[in-house]
Amino acid sequence: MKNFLLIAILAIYSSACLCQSAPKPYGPLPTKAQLNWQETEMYCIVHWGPDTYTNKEWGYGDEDPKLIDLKQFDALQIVSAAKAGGFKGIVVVAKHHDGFCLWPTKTTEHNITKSPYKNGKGDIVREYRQACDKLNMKMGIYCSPWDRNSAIYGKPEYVTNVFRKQITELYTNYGPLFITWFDGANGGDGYYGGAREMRTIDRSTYYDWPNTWAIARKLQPGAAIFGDVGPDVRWLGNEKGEAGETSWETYTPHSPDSTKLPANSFVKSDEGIEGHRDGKYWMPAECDVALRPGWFYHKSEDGKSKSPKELLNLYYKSVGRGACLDLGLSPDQNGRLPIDEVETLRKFGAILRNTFNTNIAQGATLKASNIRGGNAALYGPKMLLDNDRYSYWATDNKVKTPELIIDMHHNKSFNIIRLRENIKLGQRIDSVAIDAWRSGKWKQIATATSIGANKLIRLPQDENTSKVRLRIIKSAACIALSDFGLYKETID
Ligand code: FUL
Repeated sequence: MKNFLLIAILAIYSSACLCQSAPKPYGPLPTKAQLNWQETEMYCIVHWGPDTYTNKEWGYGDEDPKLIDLKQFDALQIVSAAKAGGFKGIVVVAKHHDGFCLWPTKTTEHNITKSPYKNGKGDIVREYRQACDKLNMKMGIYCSPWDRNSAIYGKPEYVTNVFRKQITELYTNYGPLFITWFDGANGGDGYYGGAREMRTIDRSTYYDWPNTWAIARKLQPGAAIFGDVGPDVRWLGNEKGEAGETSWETYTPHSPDSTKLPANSFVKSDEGIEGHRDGKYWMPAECDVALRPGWFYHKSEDGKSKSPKELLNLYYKSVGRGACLDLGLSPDQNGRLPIDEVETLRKFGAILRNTFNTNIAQGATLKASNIRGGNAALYGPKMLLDNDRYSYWATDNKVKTPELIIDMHHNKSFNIIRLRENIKLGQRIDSVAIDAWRSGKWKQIATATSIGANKLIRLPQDENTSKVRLRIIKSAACIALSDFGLYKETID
């Protein structure tokens, strides 16, 4: 009898524990480097080099380093403008397709020491590092695989003796990076040490990506690797800065040889925009877009840069769709950002701060239709309001379509809704609907798909209500929602 009682007590106890244990992760999961990248949300990629002086976007590689006569370069001016815009990092284009290296590399003569800058003692990459450290900004590096200057581009030795040595220098000597950026472009023609000819390569095999990425993994384990198809962050397939309204964090790359790791340059742009539900890899999208029409500065494009409102639209279509926004900045021939662009960034940052500083749902009473194991302290909906991406409201394993009522007690006005999942447990939620309490009835005001790391819903007009209801319409597993926010977009 005694034994029977003991077994019964143990059985009740362990089933309660089971219900209160964390939900099982669903599908592919982000790595630490991917989580850090995701939290960065917005960063700027800075293009400056010989093209800035030749009015080109893709230099041939025959540009004379003497062109670069920088008198007022100030990395702090550029990095602080980005910071004022709310960006959290900078990707330095250390070498573009013209092969000119902005740091004193041992791999080629075609580098900053051959320019008049600081009498041949300059190191632009180091100056960015110092500015980033000073302003507490993250740093990433872009080193173009395509090199239109190198005489041996196209031969295997270029990859082993030049390109890989360059990234080794960059990943060893310039501190911790949050992203290593690999571009997929190859237009064929170039200077190539004077040969001036077409050199096409097989983009999926020439750089031997698994072994090239291994250098980044070893030297910069905290960095997410960006490439056309990852392996950590995927390209969308366009440079407009817009992810799909439905945008999954997971993706299955199309590789010529599906038995191998994802090969670069096999993104299908329409699929890059939306990703794949239940894709094989955790591979969220980066939305890259230039502030000006081109990536490099061209005088003829002065006054044509995007406005704060245009940046805001892009923000909702990138960060608001679970991707990151990578905005191109183009310092001019003095090495400075044009003053009107500094002002644009400041205004954009102010709109974001004013909008997202106050979660209007704070202080509301939250009533969930289900709480995992009934354990409100661990998995209750109050976790949605603590501004922590990884604490979460969870439901019992079988409950995939719960509801939540957010009672604010008084009428409040808002026009943005924010939802986030705890992505450490994967992307679980397919779709949701949101209702507002209007004249004694629930009225649906919004729907959204693919919640993931961040989902911002912009309502067509202000909503004035005291109660909001969130309905999870479809989820692949019990939910692990980390954030619910209501905001009022404030543009002066
Ligand atoms: C592209 C490059 O070809 C552009 O010049 C620019 O660097 C952009 C960020 O990536 O693919």
